[in-house]
Amino acid sequence: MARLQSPVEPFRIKVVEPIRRTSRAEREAALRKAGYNVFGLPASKIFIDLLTDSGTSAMSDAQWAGMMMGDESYAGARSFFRFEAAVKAVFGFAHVIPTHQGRAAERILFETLVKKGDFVPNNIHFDTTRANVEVRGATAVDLVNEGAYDPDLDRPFKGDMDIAKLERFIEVKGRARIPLVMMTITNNSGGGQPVSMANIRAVSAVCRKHKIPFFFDACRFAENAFFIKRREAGYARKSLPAIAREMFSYADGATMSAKKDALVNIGGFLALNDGALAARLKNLLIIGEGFPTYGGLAGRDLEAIARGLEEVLDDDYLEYRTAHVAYLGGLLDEAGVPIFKPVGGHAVYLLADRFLPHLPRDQYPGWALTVALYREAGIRAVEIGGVMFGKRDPRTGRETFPALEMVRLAIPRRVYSGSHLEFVAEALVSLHRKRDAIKGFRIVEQPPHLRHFTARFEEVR
Ligand code: PM9
Repeated sequence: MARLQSPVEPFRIKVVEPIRRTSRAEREAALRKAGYNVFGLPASKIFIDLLTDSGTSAMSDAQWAGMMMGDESYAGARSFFRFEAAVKAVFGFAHVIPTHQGRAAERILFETLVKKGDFVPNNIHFDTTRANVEVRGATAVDLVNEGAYDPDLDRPFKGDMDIAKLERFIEVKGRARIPLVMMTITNNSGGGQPVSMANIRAVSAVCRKHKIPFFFDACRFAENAFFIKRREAGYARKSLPAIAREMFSYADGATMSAKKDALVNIGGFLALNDGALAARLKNLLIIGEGFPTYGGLAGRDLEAIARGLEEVLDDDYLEYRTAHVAYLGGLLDEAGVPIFKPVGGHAVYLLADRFLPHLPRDQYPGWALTVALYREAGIRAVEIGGVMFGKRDPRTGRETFPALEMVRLAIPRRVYSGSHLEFVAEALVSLHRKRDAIKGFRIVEQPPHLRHFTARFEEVR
């Protein structure tokens, strides 16, 4: 395989965690026990885990030191004020509400704002935001630009929302049925693609015109800010914190899973400007999460988030981070393994329908590829395709499938080296050569929501 330049990590290793290779027989038994669902595998049976970049970061020495400084007072802890100040410094919103992770922030926000029959537009909803909208009896609407679904289109901001579609949607449905507009940065379900500042500004203007609150789903805001700096005219000389502040200045608030760009293993928050809404959200927080100065987190977690937010908007780190992910994409692309282009901020997305063209959508090629990759090399990835986003009509049993059938190789932050990524690329190239032998799957058990987490499968013989 031709070698591309491997990016150099701007950190060195102080603590190591052993990982173990397994035999094919071990992996086969583990798969059978898990119902061929990689979410059901014990992590001890995985060599390289690319299931998610969420909560899997390696923390810095400063973050670990902060953990020892955690103030565990029930109310008014010092760590809360440190956390609140760090969030305000980066996001600029007036009110900050901690939650145990991103979906708790979504649930509290949507329970307060969204009612049955409403619509919530987004560029593309991620699975948890979609589910949190749908359990309210509302509809989650994806209004991303059409190019987002073309995996070959090499554009700098494929996460952008289609402004004309948004305008039309508001006109047709009426402002009263749209309690808020969301925007996911970067756009996880569409290849981890960034949104441009110009698009953020335009969505904000539409929302302000119609007096609709505009919120970010901000998990990967730092990676988005870095892409703006690199790709959008006028931003090359701006600092990353200034770019992030400008992004957030156009919105009314944000939900955040700190498990991504706050570089921690657990945590999240809501940040917003509307004081009356913040008071309502805090009432719900107390019922389900905890007192507003800890929101389901320990003081030490709040310290780690504060320090993570101070570290993440660093040019050297984000340059390495995006180059590291692009390195894996480049190795695969060079070897003819089909990937979504351009490579996004946190993951490489394989095009499972092109990798396995002999499998029909109802045999879940993306799912089949995640199973085959684990079987082949002990690597865990996640399907972002027909199982995660397919919809089954309960009356007819018929399924409709999302536009893209992908497998995401999410890269945890500061965890794997370039040689780990080379191992992943070699395994995929080898699998690609043997692709004709890979079989499809059928679902034998599934829950009503977020079925990918717990569904069980059998191989189509
Ligand atoms: N994202 C991911 O792997 C973790 C859960 S699914 C394996 O990508 C966005 C854009 C996300 C996200 C989680 C959440 C929820 C909201 N928005 O996991 O609840 O990518 O902290 O965040 C996952 P929490």
